[in-house]
Amino acid sequence: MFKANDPCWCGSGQKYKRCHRSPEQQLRPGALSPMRTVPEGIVRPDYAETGEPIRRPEPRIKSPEIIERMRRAGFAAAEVLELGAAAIAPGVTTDEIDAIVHQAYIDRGGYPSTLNYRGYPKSLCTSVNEVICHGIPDDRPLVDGDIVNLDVTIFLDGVHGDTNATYGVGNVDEHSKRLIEVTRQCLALGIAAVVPGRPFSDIGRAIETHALAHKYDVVRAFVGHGIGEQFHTDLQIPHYFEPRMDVVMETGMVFTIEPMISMGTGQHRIWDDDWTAVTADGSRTAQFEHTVLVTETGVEILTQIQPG
Ligand code: EYL
Ligand code: CO
Ligand code: CO
Repeated sequence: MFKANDPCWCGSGQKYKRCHRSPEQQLRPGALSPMRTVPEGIVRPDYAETGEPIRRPEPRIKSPEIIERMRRAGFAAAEVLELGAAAIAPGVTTDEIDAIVHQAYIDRGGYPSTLNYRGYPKSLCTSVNEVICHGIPDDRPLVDGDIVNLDVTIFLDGVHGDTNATYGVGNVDEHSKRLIEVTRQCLALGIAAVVPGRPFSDIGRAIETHALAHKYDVVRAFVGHGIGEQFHTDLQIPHYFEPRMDVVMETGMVFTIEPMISMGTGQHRIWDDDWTAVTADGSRTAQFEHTVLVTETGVEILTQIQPG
């Protein structure tokens, strides 16, 4: 956390107490386009019609057959994220990026996992500036200097692949660039802590230590999760040190690591849309996410565009 007399992250030279930016600089909810449709031939997850996922027991240790399917879903998610990212530019609305990503899932034979998940209305999460996560694509054009996270999840061949990354829009200030790079490092350090036989708490400790060393705060309200035939299983992976997380990583487990790191406070508020999570003080956050598999020797990143 910043101390009261530290200079504000925004580069204004003012002291850091609370966000002093004017209301017109803060993000506000925009207008949503109608819900996008998915062709009949695409296999849907159980919640696609009702909005409510059915909790089913799912082995924490995946079979080789499921792992092979998760490699394909993970690769497809990585490709879709790359396509969405290529569309980021000043003047482009987050809804336009949603449309591109929506078509990219369908082109790969997949369903947009977030679409109607607990009633979520879009195929992508777009989280701009002080939005921590679950931002809903709308008619707001991206502005030069924004930072935006794209969170892509595809349901392909009966399994989900979940990945996200944060990008600068046009010319971004040095503070925001550093936040993005440190957050990318937090994910890399979290992934490096994935070792069979070690407790899950190692992951959060590695992430939190790095964030605090840079005077950033970890958002504690949202955690990584087990993933497979269900978007979210009961397995939770905090991005801070939680010594009670004594569950041990085992070869064949698949889960996400998705740290959200704040320049200011890690405390959050939820907008009246019941989805958009913003920092309590208006400070910017960044996030990166991969779906990973515990292997005999360490870790395999499933949501990566691998050579070959
Ligand atoms: C559902 C439940 C409050 C998650 C992701 C959990 C959200 C807010 C209660 C995407 C969409 C995680 O894992 C995710 N992104 O990487 N909804 C999600 N929820 C939820
Ligand atoms: Co995600
Ligand atoms: Co996730």
